[in-house]
Amino acid sequence: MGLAVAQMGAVNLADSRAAVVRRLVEMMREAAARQAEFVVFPELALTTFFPRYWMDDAEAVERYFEKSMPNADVQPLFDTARELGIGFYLGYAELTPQGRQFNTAILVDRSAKIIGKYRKIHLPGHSDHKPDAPFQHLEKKFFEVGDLGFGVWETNDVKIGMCLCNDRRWPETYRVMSLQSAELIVLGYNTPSLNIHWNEPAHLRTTTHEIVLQASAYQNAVWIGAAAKCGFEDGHHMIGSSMIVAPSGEIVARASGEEDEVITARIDLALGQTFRDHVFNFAKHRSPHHYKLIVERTGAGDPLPRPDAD
Ligand code: CDT
Repeated sequence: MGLAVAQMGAVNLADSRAAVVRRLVEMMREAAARQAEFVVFPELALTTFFPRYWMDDAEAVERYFEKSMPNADVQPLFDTARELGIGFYLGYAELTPQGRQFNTAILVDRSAKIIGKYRKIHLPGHSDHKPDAPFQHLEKKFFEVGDLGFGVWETNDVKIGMCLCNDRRWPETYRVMSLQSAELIVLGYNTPSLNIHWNEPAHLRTTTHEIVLQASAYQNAVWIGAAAKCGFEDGHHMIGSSMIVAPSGEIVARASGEEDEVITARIDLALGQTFRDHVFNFAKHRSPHHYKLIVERTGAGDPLPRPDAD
């Protein structure tokens, strides 16, 4: 399969949706010209990473949320996908008809039909105003925890799962999808270079990003395509390092800068099957009865009583 990851440089407050969609269309055309059949775009790809700004929900909804998908601004992306016969993943802020707010990603097939939806489950940050912080991370204010679980959809003979940004740091994310036979997991991210919660050395932001993608691809025998929105958005820097990772844990393509950039790879789905047949043959080697705490506990608690050994 030809896979493309379309990294985006900054989307500033002054940038219109139409201008952003023109950038996405241009990258989709480049991906198709490079024989990609599917392209991964970032989280909240249509706007700046607005959870960094304190505002009330009404203002956020008015400025940053999509009330329908596709809508007139985004329609050119769907039209181009249909014209080129290319599928895509796109992250955006979703306002439902009932007025609920989610950080959402959609899976669109080669005929430009939305076949899957994911609503972000691991929401980082806070919901209160932190006036002393250099910026906010208000995902817990602007979004509800996703209510759709981690799904896997088959399109063009490939089983694809979706998640968003902070989800990539949690092993449960991948396992739930690999247990549904996902072959490829796609995700978009906006990762600020500064962590407002603790004094994290800047280089760790990229190091931990690489670690989780490489380990998770290997442990779950999946390909991963991860697309950043990065660079300086109105002075706020976010990491790049968009990448495609193989089930071997190897990075096979990586963005080199912090601008709009398309990376591509021909991904061999049989490679994932090789790992699933041997070291990660789940049916043969897993012992779910020993993993019960994973679904019984949210936070860490006391050690369990130990069974007696013979
Ligand atoms: N967008 C997103 O989920 N970003 C987080 C930043 C966490 S720091 C509050 C991430 O995991 O990259």
